[in-house]
Amino acid sequence: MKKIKAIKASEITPEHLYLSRRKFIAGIGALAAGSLFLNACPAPETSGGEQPADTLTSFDAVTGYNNFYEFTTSKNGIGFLARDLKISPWTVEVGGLVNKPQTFAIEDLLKKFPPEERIYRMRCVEAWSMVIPWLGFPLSKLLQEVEPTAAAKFVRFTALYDPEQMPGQEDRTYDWPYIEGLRLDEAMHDLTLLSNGLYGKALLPQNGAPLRLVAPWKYGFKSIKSIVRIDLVEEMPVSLWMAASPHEYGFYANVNPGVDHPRWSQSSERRIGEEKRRRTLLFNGYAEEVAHLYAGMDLKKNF
Ligand SMILES: Nc1nc2c(c(=O)[nH]1)N[C@H]1C(S)=C(S)[C@@H](COP(=O)(O)O)O[C@H]1N2
Ligand SMILES: [Mo]
Repeated sequence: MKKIKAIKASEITPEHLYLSRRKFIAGIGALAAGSLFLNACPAPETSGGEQPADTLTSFDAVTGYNNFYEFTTSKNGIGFLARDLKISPWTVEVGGLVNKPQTFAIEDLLKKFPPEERIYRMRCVEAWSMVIPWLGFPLSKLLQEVEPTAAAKFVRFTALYDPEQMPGQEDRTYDWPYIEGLRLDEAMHDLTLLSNGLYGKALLPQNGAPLRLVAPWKYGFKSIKSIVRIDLVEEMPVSLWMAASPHEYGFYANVNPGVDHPRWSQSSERRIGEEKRRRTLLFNGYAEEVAHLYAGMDLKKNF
């Protein structure tokens, strides 16, 4: 895996220093190549009760408590199961309704679009959450490069299918490969990242190495790991989760405390590393940035 050049300092900073230097930032903004993005990650609203400030979730928790069903449905020990995932060479094919379809070697992609740091909240549909300092670049840059045609309305992402490396894919409960999708305007939004790292280091396999999506206002399952293909398409893609359980997992999957999962409430969440539950925020706290994308839409119907 290539070293990240844009943020050398954090690569050599031990975690405890990294944390003490940066922990105050999560609540007020994302850090991008040393400068604050004051609008990218607003402080949580406090109406109707106290909402403590966000702090970074520990590196150990971010890399030790995961969802990656290609390996196992368990959340622990994925790092061990995935330790030998072959992430080099790795290519990402970008095609479909574009003028310039291209296949990128991962190292060329990262040279072309140098990663920056963004601290985002991550809210799993299972009602646990983290705050993660990602490295990545806006997906919009890659999409502009391949030039979507006027017919392109959605983006479909495909993860690696390789049952020899991914034992969970022997489980036929799910229709592999893992597929996810975004509407084109969601995909072009500046918050939407293709991530290649976290905590200033290259992504570990359990977090979706070498390249995964991060769409922080949506439930975590939208943030597909270990991407091998990106297609611009006309029809709304059917994700693995929509196919598995359509009444529970919709296409939009926007974080919304007012729309419960059929089997549990979404009004609060367990922040990993904290004792008390937190209130869940509409669009995971990113309403100011993304609410306009859904103006006039019924968020209960389009869950
Ligand atoms: N390919 C793939 N991507 C995936 C998943 C998966 O099982 N396979 N799980 C999703 C879910 S449910 C969540 S909550 C996040 C978890 O990301 P993390 O383990 O890096 O925190 O990854 C998402 N991306
Ligand atoms: Mo999740």
